Amino acid sequence: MSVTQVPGACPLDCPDGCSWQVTVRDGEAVALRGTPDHPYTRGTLCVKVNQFLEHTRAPDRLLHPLRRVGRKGEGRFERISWDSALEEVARRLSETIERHGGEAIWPYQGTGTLGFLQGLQGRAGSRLWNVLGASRHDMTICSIAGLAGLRYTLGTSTGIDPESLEYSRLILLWGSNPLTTHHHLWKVIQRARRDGAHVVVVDPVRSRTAAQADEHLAPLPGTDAALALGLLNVVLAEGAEDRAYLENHTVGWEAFRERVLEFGPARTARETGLAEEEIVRLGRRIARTRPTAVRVSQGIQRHAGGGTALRTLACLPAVTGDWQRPGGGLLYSTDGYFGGNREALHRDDLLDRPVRTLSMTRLAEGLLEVDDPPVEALVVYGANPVASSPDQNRIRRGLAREDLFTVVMDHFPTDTADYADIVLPATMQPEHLDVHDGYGHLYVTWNEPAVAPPGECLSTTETFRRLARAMDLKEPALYAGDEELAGELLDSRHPSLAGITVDALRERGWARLSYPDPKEFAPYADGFPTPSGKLEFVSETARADGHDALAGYVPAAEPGDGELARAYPFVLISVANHFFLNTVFGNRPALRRRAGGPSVVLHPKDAAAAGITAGDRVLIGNVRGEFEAAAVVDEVVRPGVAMTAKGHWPKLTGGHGPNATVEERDADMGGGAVFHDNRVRITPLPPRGDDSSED
Ligand SMILES: Nc1nc2c(c(=O)[nH]1)N[C@H]1C(S)=C(S)[C@@H](COP(=O)(O)OP(=O)(O)OC[C@H]3O[C@@H](n4cnc5c(=O)[nH]c(N)nc54)[C@H](O)[C@@H]3O)O[C@H]1N2
Ligand SMILES: Nc1nc2c(c(=O)[nH]1)N[C@H]1C(S)=C(S)[C@@H](COP(=O)(O)OP(=O)(O)OC[C@H]3O[C@@H](n4cnc5c(=O)[nH]c(N)nc54)[C@H](O)[C@@H]3O)O[C@H]1N2
Ligand code: SF4
Ligand SMILES: [Mo]
Repeated sequence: MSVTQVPGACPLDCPDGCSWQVTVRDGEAVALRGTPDHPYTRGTLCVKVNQFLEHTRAPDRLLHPLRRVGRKGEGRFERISWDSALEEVARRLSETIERHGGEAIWPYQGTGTLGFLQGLQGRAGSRLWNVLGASRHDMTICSIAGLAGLRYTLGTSTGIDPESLEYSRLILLWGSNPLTTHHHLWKVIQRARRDGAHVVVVDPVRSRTAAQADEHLAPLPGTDAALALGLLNVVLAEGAEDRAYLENHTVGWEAFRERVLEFGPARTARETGLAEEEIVRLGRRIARTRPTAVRVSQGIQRHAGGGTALRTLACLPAVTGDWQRPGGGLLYSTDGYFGGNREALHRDDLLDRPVRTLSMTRLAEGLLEVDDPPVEALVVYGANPVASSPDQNRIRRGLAREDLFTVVMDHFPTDTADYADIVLPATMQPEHLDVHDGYGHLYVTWNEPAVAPPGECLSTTETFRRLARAMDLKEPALYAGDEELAGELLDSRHPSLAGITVDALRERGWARLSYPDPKEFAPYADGFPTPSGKLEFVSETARADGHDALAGYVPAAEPGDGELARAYPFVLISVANHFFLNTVFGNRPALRRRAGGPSVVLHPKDAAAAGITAGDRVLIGNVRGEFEAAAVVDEVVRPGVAMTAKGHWPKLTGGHGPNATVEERDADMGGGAVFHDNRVRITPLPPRGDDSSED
C-alpha cells in the first residue's frame, strides 16, 4: 500500500487562496486538509471546501463529452466521443470564422478556477483565442469597478498585506464579511484584537462578521463614499489630519478638503441613513487611532458609484497619514504582488490585429443586440452565467438562439450547460497541474496533480491543445505542455520571485513572495505608482477618462427616494452564501441542506408594512423579472433593504434567482456589474396547495 501527501491549492474565487494537501492511497484521494505549516492557511480550509473530495466523486459529475439532443435549455444530451466532439467544435468555429471573422467567437471565461494554467489568472485559452482572432472577454463581473477606482487614487489596485492587519489598532471592515467569504483573515484580525485593536463593520446587514465585531454601522447601500467623506469631516473637525503627510505625499489636498467640508454630520446622516452620533463617534475614533486599516471587499462596489467608492475610501488613510505605517492603509486586493510572467502565458503578440472586447456582464446584450459581427459561437468555461450574470431572462433568450453555437466546459450539468450544443467534461483541481497566487495574501502556491481524472475528463489546457490540433493550427505556442507553461510563468526577473525556484515550490507547495515581514511592511511609505508619484485626490487620468477629477461621491442609480422607490420599496442585495462559492457547490446535497432554500430577509417594520410574515412564500420582482423565496423577518437587515444570497442553482430552486431582477448596466468605472443597485417589490404569494405537483 502506498500513501503520499500531494501539495495543492484551492482553485476557487476566494481571497484566501488556501494551500492544501491531498492524501493519496493507492491512487485514490482519501483525505484533504489545509497545509498545517502555511502561515495563512494554518491547517484549515472551510465549510465548503472540506467537501471538495466528495464533490469530485459526485454522481452528477460530467464524465464524457455530450451532444445536445433536446431543445436548448432542456438539458437532454447524448454521449459522444472526444474525437467527434472536437471535430464538431473545430468545424463550427472554422465556419464561424469564415462567415464573420474570429470576432464572432466569444470565449466566455468565468471565475470557476483562478489558476494561471487552467483558469482566470492566466486567461487560460488566450493563446488559442489570439491565434483565432476571437473577441476579447473582459472580466467585469466581480471586482473591476473597485480596481479601476483605486487606480485613480493610488496608481495601483494593490493594497496592503493582509497579515499586516495584525498590527492595526483600528480595523474598519467596510462592506466585507470575512467570516463567510475569507475566514482566514479573521484569524489575523483576532490576533490584532488580542493586542487591543477595535473592529468596526460597515454593512447594511448585520453579517456574521458584524455580529462578532466591536461596533456595526449599517448605512444605506451605495452611500459609502458619502460616509467616508463624512468621517473625514469629523477628522478635520478634530484637527487630526496629518499635515506633513498631506503636504509631502499627496496631490490636490486643498480641493479635496473643500469637498470633505461639504459633508458635515447632518448631510452625511441624511445621505447614509445613519445617526449623526454614529458618524461623529467613529470619525473621532479614526482621528485618534493610529494605525487604522480599512478592509474593503467586493460587495460594496456592485453599485452605480462603486468605482468612486473605492477611489474615495483610499483617500481616508492619506488624510490620517496611515499609508506610511505598517498596519495602516487600505486592502482590497493583493493581485499585484505576484510578479510572474503573465504576458508569457497570454501571448497577446499572437493576435495579428486589434479585436473588440465584450463585457462578461453584458452577455444578454452580446447575444441579442451586438452586430457587426454578431456572436455566433460562445465557448463558456469556468462560468455559469445563467445563474451568475445580470438579467437572467434575457440571457436565456440569447442562449436559446438557434443560430448560436455554444460549447460549455464544466464539471457539472449547470443551468448554462443545459443550453450547450456540446458539453465537454473538465478536470477538477486534484486532477490537473496549476499555479496560483492569492488576491488576499502574498503567497504563491503549486498544485500538483494528485490523482488520475475520472471518466474522460480533460484539463482546460489539454482541451485547447486538442482543439488546436483538430483545427490544424500550426502555431507551436498552442501545444506547450503544462510544466512548460508553469516554467514560463515563474521565469520572471520580478523581485517578488527572488529565491523562488520551480523545484522548491513544487516540493513544498507554497512560498511567501519576497517582500518585507508584515510587521515592517508599508508598501507605499515612499510614494505611489501614480503619474505624480503621490496619492492623487485630484487625478488628471480620471479627468481624461471622463470622470470628476476630484474624488467624491456618486449616488445609486436606483435611489431611495422618488417614484421608482415608491413602486419598488426595497434595495435587493444578494450576498455571498456561507455554504456555496458563487454557484460552485450549489448542487452539493449536504451543503444545500445546510444553506436551506432561497430566502429573503426583511426588517420587521418593512415586513409588517408589506403584509409579510416570517415563513411566507414571497415574489421578489421588478420590470426585469422575478423569483420566489421564503421570507425571513429579522433586524439583521436595516429598513429599506432586502437581503438574499447568491449561488443557488436556478434549475434546483424554481428556475429563477436574484439575477432575474438585476439590470445589465455598468457601474461608474470599469464596466462593473451593479448587482446591489437594484430596487424590487416584494409581495406575499398564496401558500402552495397540497395538490402542488412541484417539489
Ligand atoms: N462562502 C463564500 N465565500 C465567498 C464567495 C461566496 O459566494 N461564498 N464568493 C467569493 C467572491 S467571488 C467574492 S467576489 C468575495 C466577496 O466577498 P465579500 O465582498 O466579503 O462578500 P459579499 O457578500 O459580496 O459582500 C460583503 C458585504 O457587503 C455588504 N454590502 C452590499 N452592498 C453594500 C454597500 O453598498 N455598502 C456596504 N458598506 N456594504 C455593502 C453586504 O451586505 C455583505 O455583507 O467572496 C468570495 N468568497
Ligand atoms: N446577484 C449576484 N450575482 C452575482 C454576485 C453577487 O454578489 N450577486 N457575485 C458575482 C461575483 S463576485 C462573481 S465572481 C460571479 C461568478 O460567476 P461565474 O464566474 O459565472 O462563476 P460560477 O457561477 O461560480 O460558475 C463557475 C463554474 O465554473 C465551473 N468550474 C470550476 N472549475 C472549473 C475548471 O477547472 N474548468 C472548467 N471548465 N470549469 C470549472 C464550476 O463548476 C461552475 O459551474 O458571480 C457574480 N454574480
Ligand atoms: S474557498 Fe477560500 S477559505 Fe475555502 S478553502 Fe478555498 S481558499 Fe480556503
Ligand atoms: Mo467575485
